[in-house]
Amino acid sequence: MFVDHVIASEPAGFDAGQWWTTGVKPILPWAAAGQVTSYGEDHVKLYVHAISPNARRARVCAKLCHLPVEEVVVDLFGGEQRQPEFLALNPNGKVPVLVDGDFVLCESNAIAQYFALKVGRFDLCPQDPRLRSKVVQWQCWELAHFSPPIDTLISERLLKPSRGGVADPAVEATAEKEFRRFAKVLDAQLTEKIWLLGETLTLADVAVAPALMHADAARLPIAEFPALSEWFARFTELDAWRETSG
Ligand SMILES: N[C@@H](CCC(=O)N[C@@H](CS)C(=O)NCC(=O)O)C(=O)O
Repeated sequence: MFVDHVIASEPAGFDAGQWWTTGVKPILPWAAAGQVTSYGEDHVKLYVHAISPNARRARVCAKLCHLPVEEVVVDLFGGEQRQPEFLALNPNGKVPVLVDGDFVLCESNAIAQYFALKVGRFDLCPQDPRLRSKVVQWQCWELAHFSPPIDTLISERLLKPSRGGVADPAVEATAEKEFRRFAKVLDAQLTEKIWLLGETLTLADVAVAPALMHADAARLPIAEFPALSEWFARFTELDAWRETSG
């Protein structure tokens, strides 16, 4: 158990009663998580790749939660994600994957939520039903609307050329149109807001911002959206973002 490796017990001001009234009990209070001194034998492993925006989402969240996660790099270009050992963890053959003891989890937004709940970061993952549902709304929005055109542009403009191919202008045009459609929605939501849901950084921001990780290289037209651009710049100033840049 992680908690075996914690020096301090509960952080000052930690309200144990809150866990039970809401039915959510953090396994490791987050203020104590930063004081974990060693991984222990059953430490959390996160299977990642440096260029993956989805892996970055999980990595950023681990940092925000001060969880000492061991990152295991999966050689996506060498096809390691299609090897039986990896498929046994995630039959989809994709990173990120989390392994915490006998608990295995894929899907970056689910992993981010697990980290936040594990350490009791209820600011990131609110307990209030309306706020929590808004977080989930943006997580779904990222998966359904925002990331697909971005992934297409990354594929056309970065991955294809890296393999000696050439981007298809028609595919690029369709993806850019779709990107602008949803970037407009995001921009409107962020007008006069610091974070997606207001004053507090939440998993809604953690869901959406990492999708823009390759904005410059993939020439995503984010400059056309001022509130979006400012918010993304703010997100990239977070220590958790900087510390996961490589
Ligand atoms: N919805 C998944 C997407 C995961 C995903 O697409 N991962 C990509 C890297 S960004 C991957 O592992 N691709 C390898 C492959 O498809 O072979 C998540 O959020 O975790």
